[in-house]
Amino acid sequence: MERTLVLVKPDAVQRGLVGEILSRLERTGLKLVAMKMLRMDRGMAERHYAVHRDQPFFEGLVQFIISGPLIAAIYEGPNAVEVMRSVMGVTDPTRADPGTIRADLAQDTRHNLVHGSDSVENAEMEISLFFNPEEVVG
Ligand code: IDP
Ligand code: MG
Repeated sequence: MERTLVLVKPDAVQRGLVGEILSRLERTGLKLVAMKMLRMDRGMAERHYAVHRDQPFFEGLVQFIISGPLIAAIYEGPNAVEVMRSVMGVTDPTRADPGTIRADLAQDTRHNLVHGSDSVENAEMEISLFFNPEEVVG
């Protein structure tokens, strides 16, 4: 069964949008199998976003993702990776389809409220960064 890692980012926590976003994620029908609240440190952020380390937005992204607590969760089900990314919308909220989380609620490309793994392989790596196997309870 396919699994994906979701982050409800610090902007969502600060803006009081956690419930609204989790409600939308739940409506996908995917099964919630793990969840925690934490504040990422720089090392963890640099590992999670390692693929972007040469991008001009990398330092700003790291600063943002460590700026406050976030929610990490694992959802499971058919096409979990694609299903979650489709309800989130594309990275830039001005380009995201209406009805997606980012189009409806996000402020800008950096402060875009949510993260969803972009492949099954990356999902497995990201899940192992955030969760021990015994924390997956679904
Ligand atoms: P994704 O979250 O839609 O998969 P990625 O390209 O993987 O988007 O980028 C990771 C995160 O980095 C984005 O969600 C966003 O917070 C931030 N980001 C991406 N591109 C830019 C940019 O051009 N300016 C500022 N932040 C960006
Ligand atoms: Mg990505």
